[in-house]
Amino acid sequence: MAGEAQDDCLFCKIVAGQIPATVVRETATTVAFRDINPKAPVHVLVIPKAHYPDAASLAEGAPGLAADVLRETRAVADEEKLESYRTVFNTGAGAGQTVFHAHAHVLGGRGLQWPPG
Ligand code: DGP
Repeated sequence: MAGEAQDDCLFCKIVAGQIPATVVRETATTVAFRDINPKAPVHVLVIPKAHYPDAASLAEGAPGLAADVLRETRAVADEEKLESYRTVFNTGAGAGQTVFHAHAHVLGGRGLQWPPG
């Protein structure tokens, strides 16, 4: 069922505390933790605790939760004292999505080029 934890999902395991992560913020509905392979001095992932495979299915199935995730990207940027930052949702393997549990990347702490590669 939409939103239910998946046994084979890495980020569901982080939510459940079965895999360690450096958590920087947690709310009733979201967790934010440092990316294991950072692409910028600040690289934090914000995820909904509930399982949705990507940002589009999250927005469709649980729009309030999608808003929670977006609100948390701002909270992370504030805590990390980022004046400028980039929020990225990779959707689909061709766009670089490797973990199929919706997540926002929050990247900052250096100049960021546009367009991204
Ligand atoms: P994406 O490529 O958009 O699906 O982003 C997935 C990100 O997840 C990628 O930047 C690396 C990160 N990642 C993968 N495995 C782990 C893990 O076990 N712990 C943490 N903290 N991050 C992970």
